[in-house]
Amino acid sequence: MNEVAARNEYYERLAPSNLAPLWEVLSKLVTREPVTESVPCHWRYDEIRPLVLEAGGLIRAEEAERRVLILQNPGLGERVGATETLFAGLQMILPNEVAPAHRHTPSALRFIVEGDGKAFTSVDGERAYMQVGDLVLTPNWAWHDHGHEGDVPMVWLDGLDIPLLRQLGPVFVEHYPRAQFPSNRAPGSTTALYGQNMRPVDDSFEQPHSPMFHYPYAQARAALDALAGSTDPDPRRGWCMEYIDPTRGGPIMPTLSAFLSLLPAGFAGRVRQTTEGQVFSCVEGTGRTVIDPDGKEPIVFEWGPRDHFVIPTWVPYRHEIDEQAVVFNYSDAGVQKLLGLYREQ
Ligand code: 1HN
Repeated sequence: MNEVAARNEYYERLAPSNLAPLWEVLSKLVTREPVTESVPCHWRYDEIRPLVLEAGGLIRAEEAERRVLILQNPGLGERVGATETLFAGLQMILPNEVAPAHRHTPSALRFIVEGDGKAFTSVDGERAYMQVGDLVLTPNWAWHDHGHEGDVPMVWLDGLDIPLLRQLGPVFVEHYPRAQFPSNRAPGSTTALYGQNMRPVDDSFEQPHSPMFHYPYAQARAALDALAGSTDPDPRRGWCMEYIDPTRGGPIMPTLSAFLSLLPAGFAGRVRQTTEGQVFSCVEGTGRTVIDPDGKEPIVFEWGPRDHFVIPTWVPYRHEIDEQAVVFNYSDAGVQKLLGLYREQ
């Protein structure tokens, strides 16, 4: 028997004992640089909006529990996700609907894409009425439901850490016995306590996420203008600010980091390559994101307001801006930094 045949015969006898030879897979398992199955991906809002709205005629929010179209990365096959660690979806809620109260271990953020400010998310009994561009958090194990008191559909981007949690294991959900969690505080109560650069001296809040759960667009947008008035833009990210947990100064939640960037007209960004996987949601302006794979045709995403796109781990990309743009994005940068894994070049 030659060497190859002898090895294969040996491998066949290993398999029934649930054994396998590492040396046959080692170079695929530990690579010189990150390798991902998820691929860069772009969803144009004008193409998918009719499909998002159509769901409203096919299933009610109550029946769906959450009427969400998954932004599914085609590279991940049957695994639900926008990247290896991040879920992305577009949720739609119609006037007078309720998306019933539940809580789960996956952490979630919502970034409002379309609507009139009369729909709300209730987080542990406090409502956040949502305007376009607002960021709303529902951290690990917080009760949350959505309601709508206005007269036009509301659509938002849901970002969750579900793929990461499924790998780690601890995925749990609990349904509240009634559709809505009882209101127990006026809207704005949490911001009044934690959003003023102060906190109560005897504060007992010790969760590993931000106590704040509503980050209005008007404030974030004003902060970007102030930054633009005082510094030059970063050559890769433009004027970029991170939404923070005011009690720690770090990411809003351990597994999800969120950012808002202002990119000036004519900006020709340098190439950025980072280990974080990223989901982008465009708010204002137009531009393109160019991915130049080694020796292959460049991939170009021409985007405008309400478009979404994904840049997986270690994919080099750059932004070119036509009209001044504001772009939101979320990523797994925070959890990578906690683990000492984050790199960027
Ligand atoms: C969820 O609970 C929400 O609460 C949205 O709005 C999207 C995707 C997967 C699992 C749970 C929500 C979700 C989700």
